[in-house]
Amino acid sequence: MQQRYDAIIVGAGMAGIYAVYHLQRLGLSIKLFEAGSSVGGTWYWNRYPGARVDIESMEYSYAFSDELQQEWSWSERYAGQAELSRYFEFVTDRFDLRRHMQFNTRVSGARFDEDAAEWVVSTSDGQTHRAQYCVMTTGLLSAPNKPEIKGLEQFKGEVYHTGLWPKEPVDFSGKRVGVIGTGSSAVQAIPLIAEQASHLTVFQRTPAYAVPLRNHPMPAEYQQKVKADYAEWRRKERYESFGGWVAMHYEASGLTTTMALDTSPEERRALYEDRWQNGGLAFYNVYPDVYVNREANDTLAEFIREKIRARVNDPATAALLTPDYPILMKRLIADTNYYEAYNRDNVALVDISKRPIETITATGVQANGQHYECDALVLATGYDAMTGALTRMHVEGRGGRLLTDHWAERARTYLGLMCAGFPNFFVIDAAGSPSVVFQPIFVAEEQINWVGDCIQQIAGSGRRSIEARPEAEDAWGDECERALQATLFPTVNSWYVGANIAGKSHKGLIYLGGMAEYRRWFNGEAAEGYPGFLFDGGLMQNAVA
Ligand code: NA7
Repeated sequence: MQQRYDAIIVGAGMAGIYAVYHLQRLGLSIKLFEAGSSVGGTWYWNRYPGARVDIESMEYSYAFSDELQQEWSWSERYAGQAELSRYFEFVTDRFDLRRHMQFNTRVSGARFDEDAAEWVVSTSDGQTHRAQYCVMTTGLLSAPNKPEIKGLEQFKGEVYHTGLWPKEPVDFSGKRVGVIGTGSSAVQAIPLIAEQASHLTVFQRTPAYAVPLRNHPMPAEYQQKVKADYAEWRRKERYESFGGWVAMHYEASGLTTTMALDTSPEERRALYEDRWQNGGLAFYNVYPDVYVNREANDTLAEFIREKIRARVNDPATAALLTPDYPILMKRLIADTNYYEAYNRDNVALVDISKRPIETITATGVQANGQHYECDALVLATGYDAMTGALTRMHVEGRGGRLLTDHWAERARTYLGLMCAGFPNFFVIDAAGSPSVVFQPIFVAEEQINWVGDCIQQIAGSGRRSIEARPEAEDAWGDECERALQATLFPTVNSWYVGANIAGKSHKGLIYLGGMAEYRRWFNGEAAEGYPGFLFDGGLMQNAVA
């Protein structure tokens, strides 16, 4: 029998868990579908060796409940995958949310039934379900990018993707392993695989900028100090730190507002050295002109290049590992012993920047005219970020319009929240939002609160649906583009601009105007009666009753 709910939520990651918590408290009947066997999303799927968050644990966590903040304790400065997974399990059970969730069930499609003003959601168990609202908490980095490398299917050994890692531990002891990719996932996994494998060959298309994470056990007194005044920490994290990423660092160093090019080389070096000693993403708290001016950017890039060269013994390998493009325009990577792994006798780096891998054979990888024997391959090749999780589903809006067509030339959204012609279909932490340059749990909490208010507004006014106005979508797309083009981001091939997926448009994927400006837009919409949205397909006036 077809079940009907007020809202269907898709994906039990950090955003989906909070969506269940919040929407059920508003009295809605809800159902969440999740492809995995439990909660956690990113931290459920990414079980590869070394998987760890690069935002401090005390910051990378929910802020919606002080009881929760007080009850939970982190064991490390940066939590590892297993601890993060336990945290999301804990939150789910702490608030009794599991009863709204159905696991091992992948949503394959959603179609808007215009007559009923309801979504018909299809799931992998062959069932269909109806709901007035769909809340798509499907994740930013959750659709693995399996590269189209010739011959991959004929490889006889084991093949793993970092984002689809098996639950059972993988033992590489005595094996020759090939890792393809050198992004964050590879950089975390390589030092640990190197310790186990008999030999490791890393195939690198683009060298990464990586800086030390400097993880350590969580000092008890530090945890107590934050907990004693968590609300104030959260306020700072939310409103006073770039990206909500490094509030703890800002506390110590303050926000950098002077320009790199107005600063003496000695002073600049001292500031960069401070970030280096702090570790991790503190490097995002640098001179603002680093983001927009190549010469300014080079002052930081060169500082990191020097550090890379100093960490690698063999100069030829060091040269290959040293990037020449602007720094921070790909996500900065925080590493633990990454470069040192190349100083081991059993690790080799193969440069595939000039010529891609020719083919994968039954027994290894053919590249640069050479064959590299491998017993196992690790694809650390990233994700179809921001849009992939949704475009891989069959999503059909008003008039049979497909989301894939709607997003073909630009990821068209208004505020990264809704699309024109897709009524009551909310996307969370998705394209067109600042989520990838802010603390994504915070963005999700704020977006879901907005969605809850919006649903209540609709319910209280006798309307049935809300969707973005096409002209609001256009304006938001232009706003995203304007903010993007003001920076150096478009000059570097990264998943931020869709460059890792052949044929993907860079437009509308990321909003770089800042969280404060983003809040101003979406709070303004709610306060002014949603002028950028249409109710009931435009049949009713938008003025708030
Ligand atoms: P990333 O950062 O997208 O890294 C993927 C890596 O795989 C990157 O080095 C790519 O090279 C490489 N890649 C992708 N396709 C290929 C092919 N076909 N051949 C060779 N190499 C390839 O993904 P991660 O999982 O590491 O990290 C994702 C995010 O998670 C990260 O940014 C953090 O925010 C957390 P490229 O650079 O495209 O030349």
